[in-house]
Amino acid sequence: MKKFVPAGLAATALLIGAATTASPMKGAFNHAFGVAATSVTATDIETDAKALFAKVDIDRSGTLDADEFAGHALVLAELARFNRTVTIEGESEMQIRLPDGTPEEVSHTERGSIDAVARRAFHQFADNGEMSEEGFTAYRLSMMDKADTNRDGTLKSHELERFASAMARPAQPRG
Ligand SMILES: [Ca+2]
Ligand SMILES: [Ca+2]
Repeated sequence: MKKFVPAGLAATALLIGAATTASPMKGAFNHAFGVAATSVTATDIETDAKALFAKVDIDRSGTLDADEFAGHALVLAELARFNRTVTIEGESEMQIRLPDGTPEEVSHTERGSIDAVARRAFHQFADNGEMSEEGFTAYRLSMMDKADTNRDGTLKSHELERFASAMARPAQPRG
C-alpha cells in the first residue's frame, strides 16, 4: 500500500475488503456521535453523496466502476446492520436508526442479491461503465425519492426508517 493514502480512503479500502471476511474493521466506522435525524432534505442527500462518492472511488479515478459501486452497496448494508444506524453527512452529521427487527448479519443469499441489485442500479446511473459523481448523486436522490412516501422532498419519521432500511437491504421484510 502507498504510504500517503489518506486515512479515510485506506480505511474504506480495507473495509471493502473486509466486507467478505466480516472483519472487526467495521467497528472503526461506528459513529457514536452525530445527532438523530428528524428530517433529511435533498440538499443533505446531495452533500452526503459527495462525501460518500470520494470514499467509494477506491482507486481515485474520479468515477465509479461496477465493482466499486457494488462493493459500496454491500459495505453500507453491513455497516447499517452492524451500527444499527445509517449516517448521513448532510448539513450536519445525522444518524437514522434502523427499524427494529432488521437482521444483524448480512446472509450469504442477501450478499448475492445486494450485489445483483447494485449492479442493475449501476447500469441505470452509469455511462459506458463509469459512474460520475453526478450519476452517483442522482442514484442517492432516487433512493431518497423511494422513501419519500408523501412526495414533499423531505424525509421525516417513518420515511427515515424506510430510507435506512433501503441502505441495510434486508431480504426479509422487517417485523
Ligand atoms: Ca474509481
Ligand atoms: Ca416526505
